[in-house]
Order: sequence, then structure tokens, then C-alpha cells
Amino acid sequence: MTREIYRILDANLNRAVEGLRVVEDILRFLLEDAELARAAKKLRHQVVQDASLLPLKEWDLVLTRDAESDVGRRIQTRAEMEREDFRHVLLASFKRVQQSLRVLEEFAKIESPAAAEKFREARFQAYQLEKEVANRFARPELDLTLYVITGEEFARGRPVVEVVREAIAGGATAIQLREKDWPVTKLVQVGKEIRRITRETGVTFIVNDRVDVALAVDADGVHLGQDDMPYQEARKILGPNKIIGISTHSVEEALRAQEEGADYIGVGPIFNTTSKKVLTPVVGTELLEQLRGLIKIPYVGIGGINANNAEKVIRAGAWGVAVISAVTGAPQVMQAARELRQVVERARRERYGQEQEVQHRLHR
Ligand code: TZP
Ligand code: MG
Repeated sequence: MTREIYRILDANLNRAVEGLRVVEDILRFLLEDAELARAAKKLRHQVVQDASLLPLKEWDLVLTRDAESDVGRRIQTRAEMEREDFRHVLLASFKRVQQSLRVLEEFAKIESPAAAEKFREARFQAYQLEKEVANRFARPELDLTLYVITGEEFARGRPVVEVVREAIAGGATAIQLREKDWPVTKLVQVGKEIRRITRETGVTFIVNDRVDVALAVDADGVHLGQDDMPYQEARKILGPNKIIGISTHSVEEALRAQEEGADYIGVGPIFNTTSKKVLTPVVGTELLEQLRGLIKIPYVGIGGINANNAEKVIRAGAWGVAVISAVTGAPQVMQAARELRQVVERARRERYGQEQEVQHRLHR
């Protein structure tokens, strides 16, 4: 093999491996997605191993390296030095990885068809990983500042759709359709109506318990309790672009939900409530405190929360509050929502300042 080919192989091996390292670090430290980060690491190790199929003695590549006299070193485009944000860095890195794997494949053909085939496989794995990462970004925006849950029995005779409209007008950032006793026909019919309203207003729409209903009405996602469909099963059915939230009542459950891949968790019951039939013991704001630093996905407190105690919930570390009676059951739904949202936002500003807003968006 000629020296020139060594240099090409050396440059492109470095490119591929370094590019994968950039991808891996973004997935690990910025997106904090353990699963995708692991996939990037695996691919990086694979490429290094594939290179060992080439008939090269260990130090050949390094010895023939001649970065100083590399004529390409000074060819640098403006675009190469400017990246708008980490998404662009990620995209550019994927392209670099794929291109260098293609070069490796072509030149490996001269010496080792087996290695060429391996580089080809690695390139296709890089395409696949890029798609999975893109899917991760395609999930809808999730703002759990004021998460209003329906409950016809608490709505003082008002239709659920009307309550939803009012709650959104007052500042609800997410709506959950939770009607345990409704037939599926009614869930679908009202669900479609709520979908229309939430789409028009840019509010997140989640369906409680029912993965099938969430799909039928094209909700943004589903909320699952500990006895509902397991996360992995729900994800298989819903695909990568739906939000999945999970109810948790302990540190262990919260960590498991995060590890599995949940997009957010509900933590509760924080205070006493009469709005839920079978209730686990009250966990207090103490559990929220315990989750700080451990849980990186957004989490909301639920259970007995209202404008008088919401500040405590946010101070303890929740990103937002999930409520039934404080809004759905309020005499004036719109006013109640407005007041509660103000309390949450004020508490959050006091707690985090501007910095956390950015952090939170990054996690999505
Ligand atoms: N999960 C835990 S507590 C609860 C649910 C669904 C009920 C919350 O209702 P409220 O009226 O806000 O206490
Ligand atoms: Mg449930």
C-alpha cells in the first residue's frame, strides 16, 4: 500500500472517530440521552475494530501522518468555523462521519474487501443513528408549567370542552384528558375536539391511560400510571415522536421512568386530595426535594395543589404543577388558571432566574 493511501486512511479514520466522539458527547451531556449516547459509542468502537482488518502494522498510520505538509489543512470554509447551536454541530458531525466512512470504504477496497464491507455497514449504522437522533428532536414541545387535567365530575356541570377552552384562555400550557368512566366513543369524540383547540392554541395535549385513544385523536402523547401499559410497550405502539409521561411515587419509580426514556414524570400525591379514587400515601414536597439532581427530565407535582401551596412545590424542585380541582373544579376556570400560572412562574423566577429556562428547553 502506498504512503498516500495510508495518509488518506489515517485522515479519514481520525475524522470518523472524532466525529462520533462529538456526536456521543452531545447526546450524553447536552441531551442526556443514555441510550443514543451508548449507540454512538458502540459505533465508534466498531469503526476502530473494523480498521484492524486493514493490513496495517499498528504504527503505520501514525508514522505516515504528516499534518504539517497537508495541503488540505489551510482549506477551511467559513461555514466550517460557524455553528448556530449544538444541533448544527450534531448534524455537521454526522455528515463528516458518513463521508469519512465512505472514503474509508472506497480505499479499503484496494487492500481489504472485508474491511470495505465493514466500513459500508458502519456508514449505514451512522445513517440510522442520525435518523434516531432526528426523531428525538421531532417530539413535540412540552411545557408543563400549568398542566390542567380534566374531570367531568369536578366540573360543576360544565362540559369538559368548555373547561379546557377556559383553562387555556387562562394560561394552561398542557391539557390532559382524564375521564376514567367514559366510553371510548366519548373519549374519541371529545378528544378530537380538544385536539382541535389545543392545536390552534399551541398547547400540549396528553391523553390519560389510553394509548389507543391518544393515537386515534392524534394527541401529543399519553400519561401512564404504574399499573398502565409499560413504557416500552407504549413506545413501540406510539413510535418515537409521541410524549410519554409516567406517574411516580418514590425515588425508585422516578429513576426507573427516567431510565426507561419517559419524557416527563408526575410526582405525587404531594398533598391530600379527594380527586383520585385509589390513592397511594401522600409523599409531600420532600420527595420533590429528593429528586433534585437525580431527575433530568421535567417533573411536575400533582395532588392537592392550588394557588396557595404551588410556590412550595416549585421551590422543592418541580418544573410545574398538575391539577384537577384547582382549575377544572374552580368556580371561575379562566381566573383560577391565570392565578395559578402566575404563582408558578413567579416561584420559578425566584428559584432559578433565566438560566433554568434555557436548561429546560435543552432537555427537550
Ligand atoms: N394523581 C395523583 S393525585 C391526582 C392524580 C390524578 C389527583 C389530582 O387532583 P387534584 O384535584 O389536583 O388534587
Ligand atoms: Mg393511569
